[in-house]
Amino acid sequence: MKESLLKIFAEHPDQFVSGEMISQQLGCSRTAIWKHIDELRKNGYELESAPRKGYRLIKKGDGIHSHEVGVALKTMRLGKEMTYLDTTESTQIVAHKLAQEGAREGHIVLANEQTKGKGRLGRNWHSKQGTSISMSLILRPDLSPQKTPQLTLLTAVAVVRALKNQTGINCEIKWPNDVLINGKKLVGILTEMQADPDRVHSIIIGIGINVNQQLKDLDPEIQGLATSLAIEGGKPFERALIVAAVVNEFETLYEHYLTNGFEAIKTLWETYSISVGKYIYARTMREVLYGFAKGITNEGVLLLEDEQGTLHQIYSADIEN
Ligand code: BT5
Repeated sequence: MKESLLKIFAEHPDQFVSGEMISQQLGCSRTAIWKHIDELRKNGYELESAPRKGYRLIKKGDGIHSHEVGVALKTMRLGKEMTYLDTTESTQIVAHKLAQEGAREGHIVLANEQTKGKGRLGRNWHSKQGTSISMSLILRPDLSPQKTPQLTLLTAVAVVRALKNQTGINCEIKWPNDVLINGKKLVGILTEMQADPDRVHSIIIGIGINVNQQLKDLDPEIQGLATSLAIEGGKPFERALIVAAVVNEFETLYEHYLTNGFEAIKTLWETYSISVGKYIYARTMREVLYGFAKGITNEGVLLLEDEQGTLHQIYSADIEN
């Protein structure tokens, strides 16, 4: 209901919309409208109300509630169901639970704050209240577990393209899961799955985006390494619109991927990547390798040729130039 209300205000910028018109369009009582207006105000929206004129939206909130994201979604399948939490340990944990309980493909978990955000290998992900995006997307593709790394790369491409469209800011991809601006980390992606050895039940794609943090808001641990869209763009951005842009872009690429395979996604990934065609260090769980990053395979695996000419297939690592 709040999503439809926001759509009406979006169709009438800076104008009063009468209570009668709203109640006709939404098929609800004046009291119900008043209740939703009140809730929007609590979510940070400024709404003017005037006798006989109705309501006028003066300023939008900066939340990532499902109704705020839903207004800007253009998807057919993804984001039809969303779970919003003001605060939670990790949207990944919530999404895993929902997936186990049978949540449908495309269900999105959004949080305004995570208190124990997860990175890879037990590392932390910082997501300060009200300034960043923390989201987890539940997918149920008919895919073998070996192919899931492709979805991490697809996600990175979707994020880079969505951020360019929505904010005008150019980002780059560092294999496998970082989106950077001028070498500083803006986005982290965590792909997890529930699977049998030969079949995926669900894939949970976690995306964390630094949006409106200023330098002082970044945890001291990451101050030299991280950045945000507001720091880079010099102004704040609407988080809900960014979430919607990412999901819209993701769906387009995902549909293409499911129908036509990874090839076109791989080509796109290579155009945004800063990790191939140069000498790099790759820190895996077992060793540190140095060599020339030749490219990625059709599975999304990084190919590194060491100084002895041996070709290594790297499935998971942190890489440095
Ligand atoms: C990642 O791991 O980059 C994956 C992060 C995924 C976060 C999302 S948020 C929604 C969903 N729910 C979750 O609980 N997680 C997902 P990794 O490559 O291991 O990088 C972790 C490292 O990035 C840390 O050790 C820090 O050095 C750095 N880091 C932590 N928070 C950061 C931030 N906000 N911005 C930039 N860098 C950060």
